[in-house]
Amino acid sequence: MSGPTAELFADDALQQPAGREQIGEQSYVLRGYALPWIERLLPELRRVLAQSPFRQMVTPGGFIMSAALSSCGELGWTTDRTGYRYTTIDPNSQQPWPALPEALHQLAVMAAEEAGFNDFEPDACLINRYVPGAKMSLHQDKNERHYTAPVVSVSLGLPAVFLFGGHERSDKVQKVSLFHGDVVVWGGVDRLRFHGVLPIKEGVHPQMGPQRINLTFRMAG
Ligand code: MD3
Ligand code: FE
Repeated sequence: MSGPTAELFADDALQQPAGREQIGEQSYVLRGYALPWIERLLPELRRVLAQSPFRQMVTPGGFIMSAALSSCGELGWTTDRTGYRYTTIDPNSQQPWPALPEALHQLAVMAAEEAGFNDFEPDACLINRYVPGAKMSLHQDKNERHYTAPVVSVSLGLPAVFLFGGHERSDKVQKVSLFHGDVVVWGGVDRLRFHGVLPIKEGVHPQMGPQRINLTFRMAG
């Protein structure tokens, strides 16, 4: 190969498999990776949410989060005035969190492998629901016991602008648009980077309606 084409392929970023964008040293967006799974995933999600419905939580600082949350898997994430933590019991239902459905688990494990993380065994899946205007302020995820495992996220519904910062709150942030069916894997050196989501724009998604749902799979325990 010679000429402009050779120049084009000399760039490492262009040698990723189709649809895989590197956004950090050990972070990848897998564009549309969840699309073939949607038909299996949505009924599972509906069953989970019937058991543990979305609820708005209060942060230790006394603010009501604009995103509504639920969880499935052995551990679920909650916050109240006393702090952030993972629990085995849903504080609303007083029952264990719904089990992590099989297709969701399989999707997360396969996506992690796609990004080079081979022993991903998620025990927690947080489910965030954003209506237009809802956001998530810059934060770090530090409640998990081990930071060696990656986090896998699946975006559904309305698009979002994901903010990817550095290791200090004041570091410059990179903006990454995330669409229905996109999967992102964050791991290794990127695991403790600050991140957030800009307010969701008004809109109606043909399959999901006027909302964005984000699933994040973690090894929390
Ligand atoms: C990057 N959720 O639930 S995706 C969260 O879209 C959260 O709902 C956002 O931040 C959302 O905590 C962003 C997930 C995400 C999760 C953990 C990360 C991105 C991350 C840890 C390190 C770097
Ligand atoms: Fe987070």
